[in-house]
Amino acid sequence: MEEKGCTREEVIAALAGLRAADTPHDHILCSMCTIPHQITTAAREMFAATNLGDPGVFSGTAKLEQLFLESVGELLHCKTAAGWMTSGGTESNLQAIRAAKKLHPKEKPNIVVPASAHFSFHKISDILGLELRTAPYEAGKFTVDTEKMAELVDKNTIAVSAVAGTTEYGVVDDVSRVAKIALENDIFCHVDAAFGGFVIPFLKQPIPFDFAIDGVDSVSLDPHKMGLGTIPGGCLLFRDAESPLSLSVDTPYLTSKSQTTLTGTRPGADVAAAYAVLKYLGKEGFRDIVSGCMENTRRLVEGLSAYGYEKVLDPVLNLAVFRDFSIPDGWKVSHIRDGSLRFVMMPHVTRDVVEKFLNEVGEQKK
Ligand code: 0PR
Repeated sequence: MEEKGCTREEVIAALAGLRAADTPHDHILCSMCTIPHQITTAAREMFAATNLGDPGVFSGTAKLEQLFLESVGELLHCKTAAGWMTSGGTESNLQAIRAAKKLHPKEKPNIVVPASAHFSFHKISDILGLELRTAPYEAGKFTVDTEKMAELVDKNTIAVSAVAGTTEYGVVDDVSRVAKIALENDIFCHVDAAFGGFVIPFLKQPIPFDFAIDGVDSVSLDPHKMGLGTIPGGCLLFRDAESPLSLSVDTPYLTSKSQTTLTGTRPGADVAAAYAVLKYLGKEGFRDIVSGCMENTRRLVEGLSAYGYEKVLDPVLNLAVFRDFSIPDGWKVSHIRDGSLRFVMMPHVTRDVVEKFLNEVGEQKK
């Protein structure tokens, strides 16, 4: 830090120089985050100084969070669901499993997750001191083999988890069957819909994944992914409004007397942004966005297949996977664990971007 400050122009120039070193969004094909909806700019600015960690002081912001959670609860078929905005999928998964551990105390607790589970579960098992058991994929598919999952459950299992929109293949586990395992064993069932949560409800034919399924105890979904909100923005909801209370700690000197969230100070700005997007777009607006992403996914698959490249699966959501090939310079595409190329077709990957990418791939082949 310098002794003397500098002018606004100098500060902005310093920031702009660094920002220019980032990959522009029209070349990012590997991200589950996207450019926030334009309505978020005003929303964030209005709530920039608010702290949800002190709801007695910021009661309007606290009410805003409740309105957001009610909207999401309704979307997930449980208006009375309770939870919080979080910093993202990792914190949501952690809080869900932390609650499961409190609600189903076992001597040597373990959790059973699909092979597709996000790497956050490794952090979670470490933090919470849990054994992490991984159920393999169903033969020839990328969804969890629920029979093998059931075999991994024993008297020390506290929770099973399903993924609705897997990070690597964008597929949706058979949540009904995973939830049934939970019901049969009287354990917790968490659905990680960090990616799929703001996609699946808006598909032409939605796939069951949420509280409409008996036995689903919690669902995580990220505004900062397909919710078009700002980073950081996650959301965790529990079917039973009492469940979060298992995480309650006393907060003696605050205006509220207890807290169930992981973080203390929490941004109101990102909640305002997430809520503003829901209000502004409505279900209709989200359907249009998801339909555009699905159409662009279809076009990418069609274009790459026409060049002779091999898709690994038929996309279920807006995510395509191809056997590895050489990517033209400047584009960011990620390699998943099996070495394939993953394309996440977020809203910033517009039709123009897809055509530009396909053209460059074609040029490279010549
Ligand atoms: N659950 C699922 C199914 C996820 O895909 C992710 C992240 C998480 C949980 C964890 O979410 P947070 O990162 O919000 O804690 N999936 C992306 C991934 O790991 C995150 C990401 C986003 C990575 C944008 C890179 C990027 O540019 O690929």
